[in-house]
Amino acid sequence: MTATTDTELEALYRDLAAVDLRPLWTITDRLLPPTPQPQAIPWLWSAATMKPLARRAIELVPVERGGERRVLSLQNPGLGGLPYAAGTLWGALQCLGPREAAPAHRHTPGAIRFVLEGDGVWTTVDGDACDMHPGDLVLTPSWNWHDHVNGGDGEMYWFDGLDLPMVAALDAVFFEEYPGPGEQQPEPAEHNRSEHTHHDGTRYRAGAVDGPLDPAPSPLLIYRWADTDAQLEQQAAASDEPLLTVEYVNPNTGASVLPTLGCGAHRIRAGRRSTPVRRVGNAVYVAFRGRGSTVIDGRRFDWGPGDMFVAPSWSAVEHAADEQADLFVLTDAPVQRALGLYREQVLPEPQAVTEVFTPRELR
Ligand code: GTQ
Ligand code: FE2
Repeated sequence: MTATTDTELEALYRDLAAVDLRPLWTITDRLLPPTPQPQAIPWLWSAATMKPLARRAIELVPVERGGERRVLSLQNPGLGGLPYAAGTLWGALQCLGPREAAPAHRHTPGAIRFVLEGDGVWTTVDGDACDMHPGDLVLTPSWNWHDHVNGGDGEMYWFDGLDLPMVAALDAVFFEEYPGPGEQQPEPAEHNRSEHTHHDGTRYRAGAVDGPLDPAPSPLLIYRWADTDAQLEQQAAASDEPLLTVEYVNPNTGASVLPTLGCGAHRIRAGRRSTPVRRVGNAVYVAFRGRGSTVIDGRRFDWGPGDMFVAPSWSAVEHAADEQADLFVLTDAPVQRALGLYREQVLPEPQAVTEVFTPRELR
């Protein structure tokens, strides 16, 4: 080492780069940080900003083959232009105008839909037409054919969550257009078949991130808001916690709805605030009912119906509500758990709020 000069060292780095080698000792801090350092940042998209833009898209952009879907993806500003809500999760607002239909296709990334507003749309999932109403959760598991049909005269809006960034990172994305005849799957005589077949079995689990793991998706493709609401009510009756949590589960196994995606619903009691927790894995939240705020790493995000926000992996998250409020939440927890990577840390003290987030808006 004593004989080394700066010039020799520079030459070494130059020569390494010239033959596609990289010295770990110059990048180790970045590659192996003590705790997760997600590129995605905590962020919020307000319904007040998104909805008029979705309306303009309904006016200007037809839904047809090629484009396939009228979807506005949540593009996290920390991800350098990638159209993802967080490193592992796709989140988006999808809309259909009156009598419109989005063509059938299938892909290896799995998806979930959480309905925000409107009525009259059904998503046909491998031949099963699933009627969608506000607050309902609809699954389109990996490689299942799916199209969306608006049989009604109003606009319809829903949240899309996909595991696309994970499947892309695994270099496992396949996509296929439905071969027809017709752009949509034939409409079956009976809608909501999975719901009629799987009326038994528990469709929700209370609280903790600790269910069984299963590589198969749930055979139940639709979870009704009335049932979710009843589960939250039942929990509220049994506990006086500020935050009530249910996970939507496979009624046969109790596992997450998709092998890659976990879905949950929170009810926050009026005037209460939850204990701050850090969790491994990203989370996208969709505010459904009521108003409240979430503090993420010291920044306060105020939200109301239709707003969507992201808490990246290992950020400190605590929720509060002015009036009773319900949040839908999408996570990659099943993957973290299946790979033995999941952990969480409850923080002893409420976070100090150092900043209040101002959502982007058009002027
Ligand atoms: O509805 O099939 O947000 O294929 C992204 C990709 C929705 C869909 C998205 C999709 C869909
Ligand atoms: Fe799709």
